[in-house]
Amino acid sequence: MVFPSPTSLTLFCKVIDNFGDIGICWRLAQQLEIEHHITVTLWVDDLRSFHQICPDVVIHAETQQINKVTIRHWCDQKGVFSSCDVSDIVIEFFGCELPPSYLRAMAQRAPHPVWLNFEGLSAEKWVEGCHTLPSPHPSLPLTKYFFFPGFTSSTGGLLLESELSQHRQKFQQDPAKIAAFLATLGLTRTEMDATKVSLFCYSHAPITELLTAWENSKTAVTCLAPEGIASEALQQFLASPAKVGASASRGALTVRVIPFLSQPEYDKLLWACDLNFVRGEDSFVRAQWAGRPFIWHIYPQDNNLHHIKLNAFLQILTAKADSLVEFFLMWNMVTNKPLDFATSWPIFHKDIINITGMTEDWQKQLAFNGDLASNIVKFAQTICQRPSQK
Ligand code: TRH
Repeated sequence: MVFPSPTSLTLFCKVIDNFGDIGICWRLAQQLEIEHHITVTLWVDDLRSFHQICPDVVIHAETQQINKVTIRHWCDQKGVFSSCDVSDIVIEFFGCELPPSYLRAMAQRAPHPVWLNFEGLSAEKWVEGCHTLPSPHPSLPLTKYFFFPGFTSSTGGLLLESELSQHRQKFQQDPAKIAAFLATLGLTRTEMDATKVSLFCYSHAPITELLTAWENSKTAVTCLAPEGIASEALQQFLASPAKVGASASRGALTVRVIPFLSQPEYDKLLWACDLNFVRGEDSFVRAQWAGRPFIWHIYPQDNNLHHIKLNAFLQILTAKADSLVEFFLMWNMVTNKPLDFATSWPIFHKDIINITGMTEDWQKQLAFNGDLASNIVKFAQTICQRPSQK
């Protein structure tokens, strides 16, 4: 008997902090709806963070529908559910604990849903061995599978919408479109003609040191920072609060504070800039699809575990030069060398064009692993067909 493909999916997202948790879940939910025609319900506990990346989100709504995805405000663990509420696939993001009643309803449903724990992204080798490992529930007749995004074909791959590359190329090949977009952010022609850098990082990055190097650079730099990012360091440079529209020029550097953009607009920013500073997980992945060099500010972990993660990524990245590696290490302060952006910037700046030329091969390598949403659907189909699932 051919078991029907999954047609519904429920995704539970607890926002640990910032925007990456909901950023990833929101992309995944939309792609499953739009490209795989799966009915998606997204439970999320923090609608404010969600609103920041998707302004259509109503902060106080218990239930709402955007781009066909049903969004439910996940207020607490007390919800009461029956087996009819359970979807074909249930995903818990980063091991968030499902409401107990939902879990019981999953066990009562026939067939049981495919239950996945969506894990964090890492280029470390061990990920391949853990991807899709089963973990039987200690008391209920349910098995949870670990699903890891990643950079190789033995992982779940990365989020990638089917038309993203086409949209990006169209945008990047149209200087008028780029100029019109940058003009909406307030850039002058002179600012557009400089090396354009987007800045998204955690506040502990050595931002002031970098701004000083740019200020003293021989080539003009325009640094675009979404409001709320690196505010203290930017305020010092601007000599005024780092609010949307604030800008100042000193030496070779112009800093401009732009609005925090919606996800699709943020993609355009990455496409329009010559170099992107990104952080966390989702902007880090989007920067790779942007076809531009990027510097990653990794999310800090206890015992400097993130240093291992950072080095693992640098090992596999092919679109790079020594100058980029040095910049990555300095920006994350994973080096014993003194922070010398003044020396490193001109060298890295010269390499930007070359590295840009290498990004296409890197993207091909990543896309070869299949996209994460499709890989989830395929994996769920294989689980559905196992006799134990029925
Ligand atoms: O915001 P982040 O630091 O998020 C996360 C979380 O902290 C999470 O707990 C942690 O596990 C993870 O990092 C590693 O960085 P990230 O992942 O890049 O997410 C940012 C999201 O915000 C991403 O979806 C892009 C979006 N964004 C916009 O939509 N507009 C913007 O202007 C900017 C700057 C970002």
